[in-house]
Amino acid sequence: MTNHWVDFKNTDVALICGSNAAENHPVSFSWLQEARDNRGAKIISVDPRFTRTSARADLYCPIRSGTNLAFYCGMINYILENEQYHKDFIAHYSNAASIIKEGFSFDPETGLFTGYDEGRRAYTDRTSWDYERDEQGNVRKDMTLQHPRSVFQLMKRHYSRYTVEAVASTCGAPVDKLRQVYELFSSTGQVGKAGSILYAMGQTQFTSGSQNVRCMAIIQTLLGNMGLPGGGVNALRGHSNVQGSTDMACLFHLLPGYMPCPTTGQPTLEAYNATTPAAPAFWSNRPKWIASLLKAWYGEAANPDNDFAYDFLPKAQAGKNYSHMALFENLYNHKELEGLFVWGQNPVVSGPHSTMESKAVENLKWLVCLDPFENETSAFWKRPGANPAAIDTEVFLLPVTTFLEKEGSLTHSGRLIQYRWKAVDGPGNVRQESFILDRLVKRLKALYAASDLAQDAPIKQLTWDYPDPQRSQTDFIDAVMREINGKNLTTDKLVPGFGALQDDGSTACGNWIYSGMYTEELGNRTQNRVLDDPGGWGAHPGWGFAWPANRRIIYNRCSADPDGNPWSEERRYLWWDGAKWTGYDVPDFAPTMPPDAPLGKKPFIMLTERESRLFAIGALNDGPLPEHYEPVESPTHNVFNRRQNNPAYFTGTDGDKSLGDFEQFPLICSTWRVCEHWHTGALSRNMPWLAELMPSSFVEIGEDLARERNISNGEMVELVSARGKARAMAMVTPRSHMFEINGRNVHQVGLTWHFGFQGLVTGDIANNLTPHVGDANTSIPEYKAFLVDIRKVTS
Ligand SMILES: Nc1nc2c(c(=O)[nH]1)N[C@H]1C(S)=C(S)[C@@H](COP(=O)(O)OP(=O)(O)OC[C@H]3O[C@@H](n4cnc5c(=O)[nH]c(N)nc54)[C@H](O)[C@@H]3O)O[C@H]1N2
Ligand SMILES: Nc1nc2c(c(=O)[nH]1)N[C@H]1C(S)=C(S)[C@@H](COP(=O)(O)OP(=O)(O)OC[C@H]3O[C@@H](n4cnc5c(=O)[nH]c(N)nc54)[C@H](O)[C@@H]3O)O[C@H]1N2
Ligand SMILES: [Mo]
Repeated sequence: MTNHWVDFKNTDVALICGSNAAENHPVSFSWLQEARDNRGAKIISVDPRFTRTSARADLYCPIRSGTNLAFYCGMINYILENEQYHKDFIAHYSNAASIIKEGFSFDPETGLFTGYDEGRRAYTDRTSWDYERDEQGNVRKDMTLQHPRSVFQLMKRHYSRYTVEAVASTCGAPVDKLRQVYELFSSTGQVGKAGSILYAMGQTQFTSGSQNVRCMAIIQTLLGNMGLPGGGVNALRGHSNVQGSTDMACLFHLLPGYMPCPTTGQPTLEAYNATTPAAPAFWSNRPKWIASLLKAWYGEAANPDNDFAYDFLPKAQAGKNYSHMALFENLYNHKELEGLFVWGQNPVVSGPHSTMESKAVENLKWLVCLDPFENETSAFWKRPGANPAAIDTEVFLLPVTTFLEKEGSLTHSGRLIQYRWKAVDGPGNVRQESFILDRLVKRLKALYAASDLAQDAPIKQLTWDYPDPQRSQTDFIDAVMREINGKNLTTDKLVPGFGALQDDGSTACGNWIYSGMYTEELGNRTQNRVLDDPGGWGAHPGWGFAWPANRRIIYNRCSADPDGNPWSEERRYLWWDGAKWTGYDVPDFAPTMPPDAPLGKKPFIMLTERESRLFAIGALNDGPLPEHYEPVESPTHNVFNRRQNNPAYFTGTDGDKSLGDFEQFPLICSTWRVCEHWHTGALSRNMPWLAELMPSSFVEIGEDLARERNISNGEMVELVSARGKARAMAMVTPRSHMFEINGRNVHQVGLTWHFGFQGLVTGDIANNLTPHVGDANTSIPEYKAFLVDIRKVTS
């Protein structure tokens, strides 16, 4: 989130697109209700079906699954055509005025931007996706926004194809509803108004998921909704600590604090540091953060003479994908992995194309699962249809405590880390994970202690000097948190923040973005529970710690005009008082940097141009401007350009690529959650009262389809895709729609994916149906839009 949960109370219009927030993030709704009660805020729900969120919205617009891109491109066009954008905001704070190189183009005939290599299915030459520069290297700009190659004019041309009528036809949305949504949300482009976008998996789980997110950033920039209370692009993140886990690099391509993983093309620290973004991007400090991280991990063994033991870090092969799907495809076909630790996950139910992924698990020699329950993954060998006698995998299940039975921290979507204390002890001999981890590392170190091999040095040299978690979990966690905050190795004192980190080995820091959460002066700030709220915007600076630097709304410089005055008195948040930035939040840059300093009008501090990128130079795999492509399995042709699917979507490596077509599988299908269950159901289908509340998997089907196929409410049906089958109970409901798409009527169905064969209540795995394809940039699977057929179950 650029903003935070409490901030929803400050919004005038909330666009909830691709999220069923009322059901899956109920806390958001308590703040939205406040916005409604106190300022007459309006809530919009855009969702293929009428959800509990839609029921609480002022305006609901249905769109077919997989068409967010068309929907958003249409909104961009609407804002530009009807001049709803905040002109001063975009001229100063975005790259709207920048001129793009002469060679750049987009061709609707091919659906491609310049630089695409069809053979490699990739944009191999992105040199034209860049700014035109003068002799001194400065970006050429036209502050009147009139230059035909300015980003602004390029966008006007690019999006002119996305008329409300054309978008409605592709999305299957009623034209009048769609126009009302565009009109209402773009009304927040007015000075003094703010609109917030809330999104979750109905936005990301697509082959073009990243471009959906780009669209939101573009729209919020155009409307001047960034950096101020009640605005922003707000990802409602999933698990209670999913923000924390990505911050700490539970992702295959990152190190802690969003530093990239080194690749084989960067054999030395110098080569790695050569990829650092140029000043004045704040990222230009990265060499300090990586040196401090290596010092935290390898201590005395990391010093300037040996590149701070950079050799110890594993190097990813450039161009190789290490994501979830690639890992399972490798296991399925090549069996390169001998063993696997599955630590708090249930991939047999949650992974796409479950039939293939569970088969892949059979190829392991050993599998260690750390989990409070025996879920479908540790029990994969007794899944329906498997022959346990033919499976050689040795499974170890280590029972561990749940979140209530241990101490530590959680970081929620608002980047806010809060300490939490243990509520109760776990049952019997169940272990704390810190204990298991500690003993595992110590055993490994003992095993390798006598080795002189270079490849074993990272294990031998890893610093592991924490207090024994068996004796005191509190002390163990305290030491870890201090390490994450970072310290000055010369004075042995905690650093006050990331500004103190150095690249010469004099500081150590486990994660630069969290630096400042635990300081000599202020103690462990994650434990703070001060309720004060200066300004009344809900920032509560004394409650926990929000990274970075306890900033509650990022890019908050944008809440003031270029001269440093609030854009409006109604939304006075941060301003220049003549001597310093003052207000209710921690400013994005030095508090004494005046607005007329060279960078004083540049809020987007992480980027070299320090401007919001309406046009994304270089970075994304599938183009610098969002463009609509159909999901990989789609009921229609792409009417906006001649390219049917995202030109760089992740096809997988070499697993089962079965895909179905519309002739054989004439229904659109999506998967979603219900309030009563939690994901794969390990945590909820083992709870008697939750199991009783929602005892069976169900598929929502519209009344027309039910009539056509003679299906009655409550009867068992079977869904079939090109990958597999899943049975579920039919729920015949007007919530599920038929869509008129480019002149043809198509039904959409959708089912819950919380069921499996373990637990108190069981059911078929929905992911038997989903395809093994993913987003062009993140490889997230396309869980939310694929094709199926439905059958009555006769036996
Ligand atoms: N009770 C409960 N709460 C949860 C969870 C849980 O399992 N149970 N899981 C947590 C986790 S990890 C996550 S990630 C979040 C997920 O939170 P959400 O993303 O809200 O969850 P979903 O129900 O998967 O999907 C949301 C909505 O996306 C819609 N949708 C499908 N396709 C499209 C599309 O193309 N466009 C649009 N605009 N909408 C579409 C679906 O109809 C659905 O209503 O929830 C978290 N909260
Ligand atoms: N079709 C479809 N598939 C999806 C999605 C979808 O929308 N549609 N959504 C995707 C999303 S957003 C997500 S986040 C994933 C979720 O997928 P998973 O993370 O695989 O699902 P969970 O059920 O949360 O599994 C977590 C496991 O951790 C265990 N556990 C709980 N607490 C602890 C603990 O403290 N320690 C340890 N070690 N274990 C613990 C639980 O018992 C459970 O077995 O699913 C993805 N899969
Ligand atoms: Mo999630």
